[in-house]
Amino acid sequence: MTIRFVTSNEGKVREAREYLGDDEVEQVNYDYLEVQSDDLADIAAHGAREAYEQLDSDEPVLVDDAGLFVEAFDGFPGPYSAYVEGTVGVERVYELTDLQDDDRAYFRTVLAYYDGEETQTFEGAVPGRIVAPRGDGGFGYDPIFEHDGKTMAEMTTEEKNAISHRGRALAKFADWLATEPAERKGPR
Ligand code: ITT
Repeated sequence: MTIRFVTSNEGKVREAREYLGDDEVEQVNYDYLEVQSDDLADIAAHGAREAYEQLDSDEPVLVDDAGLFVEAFDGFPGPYSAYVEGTVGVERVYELTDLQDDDRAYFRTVLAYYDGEETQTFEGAVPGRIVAPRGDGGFGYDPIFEHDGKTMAEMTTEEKNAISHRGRALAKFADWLATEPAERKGPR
């Protein structure tokens, strides 16, 4: 079964393909409306349903809504991470965090899967520290997000998936997909 991954972000697609297999993931560029919410699960679930309704086919869709939560800023930019990356930029997020006493942060993502009947969400999070940019890999905030001594931009896609928010969410999603449809109930 091919999953339509609704995203404009090539980095997310690379990580999903590395986890689920190249042939399993088809990238679909559809710009769903991001509802205003401080809950990533809400944003992802609405996006998945809207994309499914608008795309003219009954293949299931997957949406990924992610954010960087900086402890010193009570979780900001969180759901506004894409806007902040596009305006002030990731280097400035580092500079602002560097002025604080606390450099702790976490990344969180929620995958929402919708097949026309039920919405399922899978979340993953990873703790880290905000550091001066290092590394050429990854995308987005990866150069300033350090976990276990390495920034996510210093990791291969496989290494990043092994520890990352998205890797954790993809693992839950893959486990769920592998179960029989009748057994796919219950909390995750
Ligand atoms: P789509 O909505 O089209 O999927 P996007 O990049 O706008 O793409 P998000 O709103 O989920 O997706 O992304 C929030 C921000 O966090 C955005 O600036 C991303 O570049 C960044 N981001 C998401 N996942 C990341 C990761 O694994 N590592 C570093 N930055 C990430």
